This record gives sequence, structure tokens and C-alpha cells, in this order.
Amino acid sequence: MNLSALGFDPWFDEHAEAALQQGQSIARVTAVDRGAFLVRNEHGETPAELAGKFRFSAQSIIDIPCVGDWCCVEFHTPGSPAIIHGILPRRTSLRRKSPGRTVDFQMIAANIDVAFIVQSCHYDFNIRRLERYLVMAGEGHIKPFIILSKSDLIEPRELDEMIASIRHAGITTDLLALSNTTGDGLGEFRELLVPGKTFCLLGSSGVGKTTLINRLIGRDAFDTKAVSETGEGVHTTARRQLLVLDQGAMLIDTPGMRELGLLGTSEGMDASFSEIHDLSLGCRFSDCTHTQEPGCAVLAAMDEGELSEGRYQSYRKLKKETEHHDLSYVEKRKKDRAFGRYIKSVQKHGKK
Ligand SMILES: Nc1nc2c(ncn2[C@@H]2O[C@H](COP(=O)(O)OP(=O)(O)OP(=O)(O)O)[C@@H](O)[C@H]2O)c(=O)[nH]1
Ligand SMILES: [Mg+2]
Ligand SMILES: [Zn+2]
Repeated sequence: MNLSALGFDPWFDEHAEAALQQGQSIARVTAVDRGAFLVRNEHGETPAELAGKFRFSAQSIIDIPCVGDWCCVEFHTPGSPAIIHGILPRRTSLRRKSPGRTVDFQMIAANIDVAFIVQSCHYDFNIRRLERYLVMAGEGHIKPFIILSKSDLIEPRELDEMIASIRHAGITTDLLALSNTTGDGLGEFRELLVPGKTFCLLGSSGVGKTTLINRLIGRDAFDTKAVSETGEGVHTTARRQLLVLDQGAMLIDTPGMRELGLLGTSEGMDASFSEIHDLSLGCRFSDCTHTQEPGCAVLAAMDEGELSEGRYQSYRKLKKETEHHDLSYVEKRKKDRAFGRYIKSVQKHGKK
């Protein structure tokens, strides 16, 4: 195994040259548990911790390594943890606003090529939530792919209707239905996993993300748990972890999220509401809000039935929310609360 098998490529290499100091080498973060890390390079996986200097100079939770990050690491004698001195710029990142009213955010993972947005055909299916995940992926410059899981629990006709409703809502993202139970769709899913690329599984608790990984690796390596009568999951997976599959692709499992707060940039919205973005180029005013302006091409398209009212309403709603949680504002803030909590947890963890 070499670093390129772990996803390292010329883009990262270019940044590594400037970042690496004497005695350091590049490794990828494969797991994070409070202040403890696992990093992996061509020689294998090693526990690691942050260099004191790095930890104290970090200004925000965003500066702390997360799963998928490439780091400058100093390796010591086997047995003692490696030391992380810095992280390379992230090519893509997944982050969300933490639950609650304050504008805190959380890094979910970094340097993901494709995000599988998993919704169960049973109970969980929800177009508005799907749109939220799509905006989140778009915001982080990650290619989304929709997985409809547990297809064994509905009739083929119902599945067709579900897919039709996604398309009707204007969502053109690639999509695959599968069942971990019957194995339907698993062959196609495997083919999507290109060696050397990094994938992640996103979606509500209980939709079968971890079960899917266990099916891929052919054994029950990770815990899964039955969902309640209403189909709600019990939050089984607790930590984010990057696995290198035998066939060479990397896959990150994530815990199901209860609430999916969005952070604002126009990029996420433009990527997942691309037809509205395209229409807006025809608006008379370049700063048109598409609510009441004369010469608004978006409103006109809706009048003519080219854009559905429901799609427009979701756009407005998510737009409002992302503006409210403007990422540039968040990034400008020096110390956020998530970071304070992180520091506390590290101290509890008994790190020097
Ligand atoms: N009928 C059916 N049940 C499934 C399928 N896939 C998973 N399940 C069941 O759904 C339950 C939840 O699966 P998990 O894999 O733990 O779900 P998860 O998405 O990892 O949930 P969190 O870790 O809480 O985010 C388990 O009881 C699985 O056996 C499927 O394709 N069909
Ligand atoms: Mg899980
Ligand atoms: Zn307009």
C-alpha cells in the first residue's frame, strides 16, 4: 500500500511540500475519538495525538483534524503515539451546523470524493431532508449520490413512485435502490466504489449504513441495531471512521444525525438547485431575491409551470436558513463553542 492508494494525489502533494517540516511525514486520519486519533500511511495505522503547539494555536474546531484529513505527522518509536503537527488544506469538507440556536458547526469529514446520502424506503423517506443533504454536499464541493435502502420492505411499485417523486421534485442526482437483506442492488453499489477514492455514508440513524458496510466486507465487523416500531434508529454508530476496503476504495461510516443544520454559502444552494440558479441568470437584477422583483425569471418560470411551487418553496426555505447561518461569519469567529467543548473533552481525556 502507498499513499496514493489512500487517496493522496498531486493536489495534496503540492500542499504537502510547503507544510512538511523536518522529521515529519504525511498520514491520513482514519478515526477520531475526542482527543485521540488514528492515522494511517503506507506502513499501517497508528494512534496519534496533537502536538501541544498545534492544539494551542488552533483557533476553532475547524482547525482540528477530522476523519479524512491529511496531516503532517512525526512518528516515534513503535508503541508511542505519533504526533500530529498540522493539517493540509482540505479539498472538500462536510460540515453542518450543530443542533441548537447558536451558529456552531461541526466537521463531519474531509477530503471526500462522493457522499452517499442514504434514505430508507421504509418510514425515513423524505424529499425535504434529501434536499438538505444535497445542499450540505454541494457546500463542501462533494459529489452526492442517493441511496434508497431497505428496498425489500416496499413493493417495486412503491419504489418506482418514490423515485418518480424525487425526479418530480427536480432532483437529478444519481440514485440507486438496494437492500442489505436480499442483496438487491449491492452488486451495483460495489461497482461505484472506485479504488483510491473516498466515499462516505450519510443519513438518519437506522437506515442501514453500517449494515451496508458489513455486507461489503462480508462479516459483522461493526455494530448495528434494530430500529423502533416507527422506524427510528437508536444511534448505534458513535464515531466516524475511515475504512480501507479490500478492493481499494475508502469508506467512512458516520453516526445518524438527528438534525441537519445547514451552513450558508451560495455554492451549496447553486449546486443542488441548479435549475433555479440557471433561471436566475435571466433575472433583470443581478441581486434578485426571486420574491417580488419585476423581471424575475424564477417567478416567471413558476407562473408558466416550468418550476414547481414545492421546489421553489424548499429553495426559499433553505436559502433563508443558510443566509442566517452564514459560513463566512462563522469562519470569522475566533473561538466557537464547539471548540470550547472540544478543548474540555481533551482535558478530561487526560492529555498533557
Ligand atoms: N429490512 C431491512 N433491514 C435492514 C436493511 N439494512 C439494515 N437493516 C436493519 O436496520 C437496522 C439498523 O441498521 P444499522 O446498519 O445499524 O443503521 P445505521 O444507519 O448504521 O444507524 P446509526 O449507526 O444509528 O446511524 C438493523 O436492525 C439492520 O438489520 C435492509 O436492507 N432491509
Ligand atoms: Mg451505524
Ligand atoms: Zn429573480
